[in-house]
Amino acid sequence: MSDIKKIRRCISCGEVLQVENPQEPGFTTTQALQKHVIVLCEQCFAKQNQGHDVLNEPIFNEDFRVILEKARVTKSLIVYLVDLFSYETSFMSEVAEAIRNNPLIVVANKFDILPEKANEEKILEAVKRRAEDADLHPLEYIVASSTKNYKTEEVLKAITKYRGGRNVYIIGAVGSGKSALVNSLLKIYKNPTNFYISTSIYPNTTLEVIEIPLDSRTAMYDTPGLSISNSMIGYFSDEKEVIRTLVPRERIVPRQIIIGTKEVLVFGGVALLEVVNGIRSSYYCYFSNEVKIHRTTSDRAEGFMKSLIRKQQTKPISKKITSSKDFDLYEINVDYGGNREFIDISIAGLGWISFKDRQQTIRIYVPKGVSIYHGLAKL
Ligand SMILES: Nc1nc2c(ncn2[C@@H]2O[C@H](COP(=O)(O)OP(=O)(O)OP(=O)(O)O)[C@@H](O)[C@H]2O)c(=O)[nH]1
Ligand SMILES: [Mg+2]
Repeated sequence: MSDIKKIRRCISCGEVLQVENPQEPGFTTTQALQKHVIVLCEQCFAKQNQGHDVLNEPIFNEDFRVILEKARVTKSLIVYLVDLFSYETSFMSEVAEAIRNNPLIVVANKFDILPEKANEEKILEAVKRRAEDADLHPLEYIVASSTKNYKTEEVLKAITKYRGGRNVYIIGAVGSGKSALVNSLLKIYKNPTNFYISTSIYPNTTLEVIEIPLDSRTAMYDTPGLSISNSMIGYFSDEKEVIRTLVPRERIVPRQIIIGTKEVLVFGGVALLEVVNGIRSSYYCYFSNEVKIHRTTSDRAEGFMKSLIRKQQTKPISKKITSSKDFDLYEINVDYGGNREFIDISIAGLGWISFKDRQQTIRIYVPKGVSIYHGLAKL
């Protein structure tokens, strides 16, 4: 009689899982093997769960260091643009370090895509908390919308107030709306040249520094975006259809789904949220309205997602994701005091999921290298 046994591997590094020797690759505990269908070896688990919340900081481009060095020696004003859709995961410690001595304004852009109920004060508080975490200390924060010209006059006023006759550098992640902001400012200036800068939903639109003279001596500089290699937008940058689905172009309508222990939310073919343990409660998803959301159970999740992809029954679908082997896996033990505060789990480039803290254990599956972040709810 022959006997067929399934060999289990670490979901991240692919090593065969073993419980005998902690010094050897693939080590895990018997308990983890019994409790979970999908398991990370102890080494990968430690790597993915160590340190701060923002994992996989994006790569800091050396050319950008040269731009920031110019801004530093000329004591220029920095306008740091953050995309309200993904600001938590778009800060870089090297940038904070490089602009430490420059006057700084933080503009939280794309306010128009947040749901109706979004409270500007509360958003401002959340952005402040995150910026301070990243060691940024701006003179002013402004919540704005470049394409709707919301508060762009205030941005211009703040620039005039703080630049002190010096240059201005507009910096921020790829796609945060830097060029759109500059165009909006040009309109207020009654720009006589009719020159506007190209903008687009696809990453890396501006590839060189663009100089816009402010007077005979000084200029405003629109810069290429900071890397978003840790975001889905970076990960799927060569798949236009995926980007078109992920980037919200209209106001987000939150979607509420109730799930409990051993249930899974499937987000298109690009991410999963699994409640490993937790009483049934509402999960509110803030994604582009085009992203499809499905519900299934833990034991069926893998087959269910594969079938959605094979039958093209979901959106977005990427050529790069065919099974859970293409994901990084994170486990979050939610415990913000258990007093049922709303908390957010953000997935860079996809959006965020908001729910009440009921001391759940949650697993998030995202394309390899994509950052997640969790903290108190921003809305
Ligand atoms: N809804 C909304 N979309 C915006 C806003 N600002 C910019 N966008 C859109 O976001 C996309 C990116 O804008 P860009 O101005 O090209 O962004 P960028 O920061 O210059 O991008 P790179 O040059 O690639 O670094 C475009 O499709 C813009 O129309 C905004 O306030 N609201
Ligand atoms: Mg640009």
